[in-house]
Amino acid sequence: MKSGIIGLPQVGKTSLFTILTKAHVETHGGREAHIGVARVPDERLDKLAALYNPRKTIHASIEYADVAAIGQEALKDTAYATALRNVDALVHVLRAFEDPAVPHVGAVDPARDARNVEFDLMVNDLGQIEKRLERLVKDLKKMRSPELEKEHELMVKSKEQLERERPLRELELVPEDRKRLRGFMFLSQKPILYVLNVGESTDLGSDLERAVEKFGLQEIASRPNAGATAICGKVEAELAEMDDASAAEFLSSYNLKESGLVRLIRKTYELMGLISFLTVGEDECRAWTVPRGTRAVEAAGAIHTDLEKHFIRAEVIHWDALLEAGSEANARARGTLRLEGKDYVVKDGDVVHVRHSG
Ligand SMILES: Nc1nc2c(ncn2[C@@H]2O[C@H](COP(=O)(O)OP(=O)(O)OP(=O)(O)O)[C@@H](O)[C@H]2O)c(=O)[nH]1
Ligand SMILES: [Mg+2]
Repeated sequence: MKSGIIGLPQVGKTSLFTILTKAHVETHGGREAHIGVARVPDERLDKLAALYNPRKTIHASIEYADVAAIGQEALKDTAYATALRNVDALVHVLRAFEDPAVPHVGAVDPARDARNVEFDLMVNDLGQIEKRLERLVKDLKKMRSPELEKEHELMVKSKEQLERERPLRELELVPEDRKRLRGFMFLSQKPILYVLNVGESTDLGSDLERAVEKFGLQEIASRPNAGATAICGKVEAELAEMDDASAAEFLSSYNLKESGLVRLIRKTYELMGLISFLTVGEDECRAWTVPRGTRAVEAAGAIHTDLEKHFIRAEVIHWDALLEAGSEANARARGTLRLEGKDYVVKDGDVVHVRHSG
């Protein structure tokens, strides 16, 4: 699962990427994307690891790609557009900080920037659709086929959506059409998380909470497959350099409950429809990423294909019940450890132990 960090020039994309992935990147003029992996912070896993004291603790992760500034020109570059099409979700960094030393086109207005970039994404998709439609019309003249006709209908519907200036992510589609559209990897169809990069302030905690409303993003953030959050890049960059104890003190001095990165990663996760389940043991405690709605047998497959093949049952307990019981044996005695079959839908925070015959 990969997210692409997009945004106008000099809004703080690379800074965000660097603190998310702790990667050290060189600033560059080219349009190639930097790829990095962010560890998904998980308090549940940390608490279970404190109980089990395993040799290894492995967090879930999300890949982020940092690409050059977006615009009509950049999108004409095939390599650039392809890098963006290949991501599963977009993280759109919006400038909300004031700083005369960092240039920005016009006054700071994140809602306007969000609309403008959305427009560029839609123009790019529209170009693709028009090309495909031309081809389809030619092919349909040669030979009529139900599949081509369905695709034609879908392309017309998508084109109309874009001409109304609505992104494809807001289009309601039946599963077959969703599948037909998937191969095109349209940019305006990708789920999008708007990230306001706000300036430093003394009451950053409540400023961050109010930012989405203050900058007029509630409306676009409440649309289908969209979300919004705020961070302060400057503060996050300082936090990233600290050990846990100093970071906690620093956060409370700003009236912050958690780092903005934690919230941002969690929001990316939600937006992509992902959840984590956990496995525990003396050897390893680990968080695994699966799509919401995953069945127990598929979750087993995420761990190892053999576990899926030889799946018998899953022992399941919610993480906090396990923590409260103190051990699986206690939980079993209390009856809070359940046996579930193949079709059980795994929930976020479930601790799963797969029984298998392999
Ligand atoms: N004041 C302030 N400056 C910031 C903040 N975030 C980034 N900057 C500065 O803005 C400039 C651009 O930051 P980058 O992270 O490189 O921005 P970018 O979006 O990757 O820029 P391009 O890739 O060139 O489009 C740098 O000088 C940063 O130090 C912030 O939160 N506050
Ligand atoms: Mg950059």
